[in-house]
Amino acid sequence: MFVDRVKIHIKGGNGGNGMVSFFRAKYITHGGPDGGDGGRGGDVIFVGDESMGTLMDFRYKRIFKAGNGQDGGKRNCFGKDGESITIKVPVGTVIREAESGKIMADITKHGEEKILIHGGKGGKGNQHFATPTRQAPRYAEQGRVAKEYDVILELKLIADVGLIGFPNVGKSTLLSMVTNANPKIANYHFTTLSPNLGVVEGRYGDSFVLADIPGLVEGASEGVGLGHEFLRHVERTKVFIHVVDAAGVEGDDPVENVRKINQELEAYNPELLKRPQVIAANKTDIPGSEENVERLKAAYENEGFAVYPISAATNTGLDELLTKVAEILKNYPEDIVFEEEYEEYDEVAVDQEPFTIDIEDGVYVVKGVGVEKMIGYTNIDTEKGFAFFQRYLKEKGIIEALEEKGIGEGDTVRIYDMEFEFWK
Ligand SMILES: Nc1nc2c(ncn2[C@@H]2O[C@H](COP(=O)(O)OP(=O)(O)OP(=O)(O)O)[C@@H](O)[C@H]2O)c(=O)[nH]1
Ligand SMILES: [Mg+2]
Repeated sequence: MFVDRVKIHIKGGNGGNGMVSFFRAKYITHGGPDGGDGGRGGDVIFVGDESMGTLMDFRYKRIFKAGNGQDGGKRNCFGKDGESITIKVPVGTVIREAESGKIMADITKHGEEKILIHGGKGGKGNQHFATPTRQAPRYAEQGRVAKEYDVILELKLIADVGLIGFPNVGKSTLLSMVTNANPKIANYHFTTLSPNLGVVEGRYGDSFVLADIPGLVEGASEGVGLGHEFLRHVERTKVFIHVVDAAGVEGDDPVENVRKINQELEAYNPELLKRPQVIAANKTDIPGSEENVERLKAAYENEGFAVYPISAATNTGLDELLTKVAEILKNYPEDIVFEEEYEEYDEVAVDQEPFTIDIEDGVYVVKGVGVEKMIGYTNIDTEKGFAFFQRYLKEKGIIEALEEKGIGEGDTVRIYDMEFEFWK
């Protein structure tokens, strides 16, 4: 089965901690600080791979962690950097942060790489903290904790041509006749539940990729009949072959049916109706369809949709239809790509997200991504750790902000699950 949406967990590698150590050798009792730096954590990288057609691989492996940096060692030994991991995804994969739904990346080309999480920086060893007045620093920096996210991978097909239309009109039959794809074909609705792709070899011009998209129904744009899932795929095809049952086998009116599908396209995304579309009036081997073909022409040709009578089952009229489609593709503006519009995801900006200070029952409550993380990787129970944390609060302007809010000596500050009294 075709999997086109999965949730996975990714985590960058943490930086290794800096080391506290002092040079020791015979006859030297008070050697200088020689604690090495921690290694950098590994990155989490996504790369487009055209040999992958689905997100199937992610059904079994859902957690991806880059390697942590090693802690620094004695005698200036640097910790080794953690290993980065590269996650291969099919071309056309959109990566969203699960919680906010924000798009973090859109992989549209083979070989395109995107670093989603940078590994945490390694902490500096104590040798960096020596000053003329403090020659034996007992402090080393902790490694930075890397980010982790639940992300949703969503595959949006990128095909040149998409077959759209109501269920059971013969889309899969058409695909099977003009490509080497072998989709399931049957006389009932929703035979196709996930897109099938085939390549139309260069008989009509350049080869192109044809996608058989599951049947749409009225209300698809509001999500009826998995409408959203299916319309997502429609969005990324350049040209539509709109297949309609010209014989009206199910007793409905083909002219109306074309209108209904186009209304769904428009309601989902008005851009879709601006894309080139040709109407394939199918099942013309069934007597009585000629009249409907003429009605379709009368209704749509002056709207710019060419109508081609075909019979997918008996391979009639397909050459003319595909020649036309190949010609449209040939003249297609090159610079049109169907990428998601999204703001570049900026890890650094998120890192510097501002903090908030609220006063609740006389307690000064500080919140913010940065401080929360800082608490996560500082051991505030030790005096050194606490001093380090205080320095952080000062550097980030949090102390100043607290004072602006009117904090006095001895007032209580709460930062997540930590509380302390404020003393200058
Ligand atoms: N007589 C006739 N029957 C056709 C023709 N094309 C398809 N059919 C039949 O119509 C039925 C539906 O065909 P499919 O190709 O599965 O239709 P579909 O549009 O892919 O349907 P969904 O996957 O459910 O959306 C099958 O029984 C086909 O044999 C045609 O040109 N003439
Ligand atoms: Mg089908």
